[in-house]
Amino acid sequence: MAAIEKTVNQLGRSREDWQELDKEHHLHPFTDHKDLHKKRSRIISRAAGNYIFDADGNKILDGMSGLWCVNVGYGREELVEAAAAQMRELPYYNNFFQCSHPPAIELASMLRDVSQPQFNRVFFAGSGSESNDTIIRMVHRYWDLMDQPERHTIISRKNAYHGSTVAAASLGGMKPMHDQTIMLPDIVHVDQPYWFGSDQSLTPDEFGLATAKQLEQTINDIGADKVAAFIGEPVQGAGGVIIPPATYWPEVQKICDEYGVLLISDEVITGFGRLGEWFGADYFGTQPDFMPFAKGVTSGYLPLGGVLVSNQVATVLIDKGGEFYHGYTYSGHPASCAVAIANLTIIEREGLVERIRDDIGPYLQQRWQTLAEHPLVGETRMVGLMGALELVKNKEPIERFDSKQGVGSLCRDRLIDNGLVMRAVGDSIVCAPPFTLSYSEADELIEKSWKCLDLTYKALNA
Ligand code: PXG
Repeated sequence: MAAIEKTVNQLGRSREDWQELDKEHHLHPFTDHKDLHKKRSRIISRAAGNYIFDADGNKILDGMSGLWCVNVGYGREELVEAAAAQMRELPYYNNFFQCSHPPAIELASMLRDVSQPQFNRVFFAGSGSESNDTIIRMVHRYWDLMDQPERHTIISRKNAYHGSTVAAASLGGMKPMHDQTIMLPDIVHVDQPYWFGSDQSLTPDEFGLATAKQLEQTINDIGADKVAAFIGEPVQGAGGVIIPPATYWPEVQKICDEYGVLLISDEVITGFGRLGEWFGADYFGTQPDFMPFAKGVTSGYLPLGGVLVSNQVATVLIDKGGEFYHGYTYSGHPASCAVAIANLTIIEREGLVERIRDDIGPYLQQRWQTLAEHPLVGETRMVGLMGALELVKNKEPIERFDSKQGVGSLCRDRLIDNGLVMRAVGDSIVCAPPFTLSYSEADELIEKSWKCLDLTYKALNA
């Protein structure tokens, strides 16, 4: 019994014990284990506010909100209480077989309140990947019910990330993932709106338009009567915080409208305020038919995903569809839903979306821009609280490093050793701090970034 009252931290193991057990028994996500076992894993044992602490007691500013999810910061008693209270009352029940429960119902109606008017209904899942699997099922079902069963092709983008199940990995545009799985048929990938990664012969606006036009070309190549949907992250996250030029999304929306192609805005990272609007679709002015979400809906305190489904689609599924043979044991898990309700309540009460739009967002963006003066930085970009630095060998003309040098990882390792965690995506460094980041923490983030850019620069020129 004693052990049950303690957290695992209090079981008396040393950091080395954890590392050894981890090495022997734990297979990690997206990890080269041979490489990891040479170094051992960093054990993160607790967190508070906007900081995480490792097992040696090092305090590290969390510039990634965990994995793009701990948006309201750590140590929120309200979220802990919401989960505990719900677990005491009803720890689990399903939403199958004509049952429902208050947390799922309340959350569904709250999501309706914060999303665009075409959304009235939500289907719950356990993660972002599951949410995207659900969308593929719904898209196919919708077009079948519309008597257009030929419309099964979904257009996505290269370097997109939509999750890691077979379906979600196929939907995403990550070549190394494709090479390790079987691919779902009828998914086509077009270019991403990555201006910095282009030859830069067009202005960003021209480039945004040209990239969007590729969607139209692809629809015409496949035949519009075969194209079911287009999916995109408003800002690509895992792909390296690719912020599209302002011309891109309006053109995509126009094309989808013109060809009757459903629009899926993957809001797993951008949902619930990250860009200073409730959803990325609001920021870019699109009106999607589906919005998958996860991560920030609970600030990562418990797993939860879901799909907001437009009236146009939901009406067909409901009126014509009969039973839809799809669902998960944890669709609308009561404790996760209770945490989501408490989390959205915090976001609203503390005005965190507006804070990103009007206050800490503009402040961090302006400070982030100053990093462009560093000799290693070829571009800085940030929208809301989601940004990237492009590390380059030469600034004018732009010359990239050989990817084998692993410059992004070199910099990332220095950052974490100096008390700041950000993510390396190739040679870019990306950040997505909690919405509660203070001004002094923003300053700390910039100062540590500058220092570690210097350390990386010195290491490369040693
Ligand atoms: N869509 C988007 C846009 C995502 O960013 C998923 C779907 C899948 O969600 P789940 O809950 O199934 O993981 C994601 C997840 C990274 C990283 O390294 C990013 C994600 C997941 C893991 C790692 O940046 N995003």
